[in-house]
Amino acid sequence: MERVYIGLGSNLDEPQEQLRSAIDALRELPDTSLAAASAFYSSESLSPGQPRYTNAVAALDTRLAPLDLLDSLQAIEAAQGRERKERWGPRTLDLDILLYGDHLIDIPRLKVPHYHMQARPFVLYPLAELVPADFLLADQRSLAQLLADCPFVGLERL
Ligand code: PH2
Ligand code: MG
Ligand code: MG
Repeated sequence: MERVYIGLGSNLDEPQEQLRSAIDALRELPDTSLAAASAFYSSESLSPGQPRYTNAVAALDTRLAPLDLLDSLQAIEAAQGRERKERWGPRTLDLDILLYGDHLIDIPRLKVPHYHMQARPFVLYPLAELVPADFLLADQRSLAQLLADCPFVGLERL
């Protein structure tokens, strides 16, 4: 059983509803239980000219292997109307594996810890709601240090 953290994001078609549906779908995954979900946060898109995002983080306990979990998350994205057109395009639902237990994964389909998470307040602050203050990522970086280096700027806790 592994503790896994999933980043959720949406900036199309009622983002808060998309996140709620996604959390319900995570609850239904096989061999998996939903341990916790953070509050929702609103922020500007990193890509200029797109609608604002709503983001959250969920904690799962799962027996699914990383790529089986990734397949399951992509199936949930597809079921909620995710279209993959341009990279970083607006999306109804984005589900990213942020952390998978203590594993470091670096294969073409999946990089864990999620690349760039250290620069994204809409990932770090909701994650911080779900873990102890002295939490270390699998690569030994401390979440407290990442938070100190990534100010809570432009984030609105909903
Ligand atoms: N995701 C992106 C690009 N830009 N901006 C915000 N605020 N939140 C996101 O989740 C996000 C983004 C691509 O995954
Ligand atoms: Mg993403
Ligand atoms: Mg993604």
